[in-house]
Amino acid sequence: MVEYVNLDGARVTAPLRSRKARRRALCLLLVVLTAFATLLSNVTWFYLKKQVYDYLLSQTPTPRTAPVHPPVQRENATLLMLCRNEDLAGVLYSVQQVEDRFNRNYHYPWIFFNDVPFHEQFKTRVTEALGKGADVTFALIPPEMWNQPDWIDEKKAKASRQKMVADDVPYGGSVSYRNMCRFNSGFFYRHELLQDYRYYWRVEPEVDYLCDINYDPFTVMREKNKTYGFTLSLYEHKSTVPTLWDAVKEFSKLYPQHVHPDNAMKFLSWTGGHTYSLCHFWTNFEIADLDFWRGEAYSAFFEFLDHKGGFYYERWGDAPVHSIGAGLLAPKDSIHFFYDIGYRHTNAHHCPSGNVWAAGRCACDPKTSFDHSSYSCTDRLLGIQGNG
Ligand SMILES: Nc1nc2c(ncn2[C@@H]2O[C@H](COP(=O)(O)OP(=O)(O)OP(=O)(O)O)[C@@H](O)[C@H]2O)c(=O)[nH]1
Ligand SMILES: *[C@@H]1O[C@H](CO)[C@@H](O)[C@H](O)[C@H]1NC(C)=O
Ligand SMILES: *[C@@H]1O[C@H](CO)[C@@H](O)[C@H](O)[C@H]1NC(C)=O
Ligand SMILES: [Mg+2]
Repeated sequence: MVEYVNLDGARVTAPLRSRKARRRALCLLLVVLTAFATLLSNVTWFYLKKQVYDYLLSQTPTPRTAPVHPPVQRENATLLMLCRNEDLAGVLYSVQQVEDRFNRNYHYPWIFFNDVPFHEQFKTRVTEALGKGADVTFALIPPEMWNQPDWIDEKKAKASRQKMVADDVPYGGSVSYRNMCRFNSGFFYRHELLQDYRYYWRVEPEVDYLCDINYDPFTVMREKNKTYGFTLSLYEHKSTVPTLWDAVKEFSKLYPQHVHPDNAMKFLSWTGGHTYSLCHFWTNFEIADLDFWRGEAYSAFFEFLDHKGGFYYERWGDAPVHSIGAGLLAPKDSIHFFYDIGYRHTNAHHCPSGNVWAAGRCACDPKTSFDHSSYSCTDRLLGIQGNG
């Protein structure tokens, strides 16, 4: 309590109002002090942070450039990926795997496809990840190669989508997934950017390349006259392709000249062609011959299937379509199992063992390789192939 002397010389205590005012002033001072302290600490912190960033920046090397190598004989081939802007993180993940495990020594070009334009940020990030000097193209798919065609009966297609949703079929309700499957089945190889190439390697976002690839798979394709290369094979969901095999049988009857006499029918059917085994190569990894897809036999095959409407009335995938196409229209020995390429997509991986595992510095367990699973079809193919 504060006392003071009044005009009469009497000692009086400060009136309540004045004490309140002092207290208020004190509070105000405190607030001002706190604000000042906060400001000071922020400024200091900002300054320190700037120092740290400046230091880190000064330590950061200039952006990575694609290393210059002694000229390797490159094949007539490209890497390609279909993806969406939203896939950026997964795209970078896969690109780095392919670059580190293989392409840093070969510098094959990359082509990215999208049904809508890629964002600037997407292009910048991917280009930076590849390094200066990389050959990269961002391509737009023309709408007529992507959209559901007008002659599809949308009422019928919609009813089928609703039924598939009710039946819990994966991607059963999605139109864009169907567009993607149809594009991958019959259009990508006709895109103008691929006309100049013979072979392609398909990559998807968020996959793993588990081993070093110390040779050029494209050279294997060319030298051994291979049509189609894969790493994983499995059984298709029957509910996505109920009438696909009927269409295939009809095609074979109408166009016997396109069916290869030495085909892999025994992989596709275990009933002498009567029913489909559901075996297919997983197309998210694919190294194949574009000229085969563009050839007379497969072109006729795709047109025939397309006009059945099964890409929309059912949910035919590009995997069974490619697999049946290659299995029926090409020689069985022109299908190549890339045993030494360790690869994972979602929850299945192919992992080589023994010397191949060691030579590839593989980051996977051969024991859990999908090849040993009862859901793998790979042994079925190897069982019918020669040693070529
Ligand atoms: N641009 C574009 N790309 C798509 C679209 N739908 C799928 N894709 C791409 O097509 C490829 C296959 O699509 P996914 O959704 O991975 O289909 P999936 O591999 O059958 O299924 P998951 O097991 O879920 O991976 C991927 O490279 C996708 O990025 C689309 O609508 N637009
Ligand atoms: C690459 O392959 C395509 C398709 O077969 C062909 O048209 C083109 O001439 C080839 N280019 C070279 C350089 O051989
Ligand atoms: C390569 O394979 C195709 C069929 O896939 C065949 O027509 C052609 O004769 C083969 N070429 C050689 C050189 O073996
Ligand atoms: Mg995928």
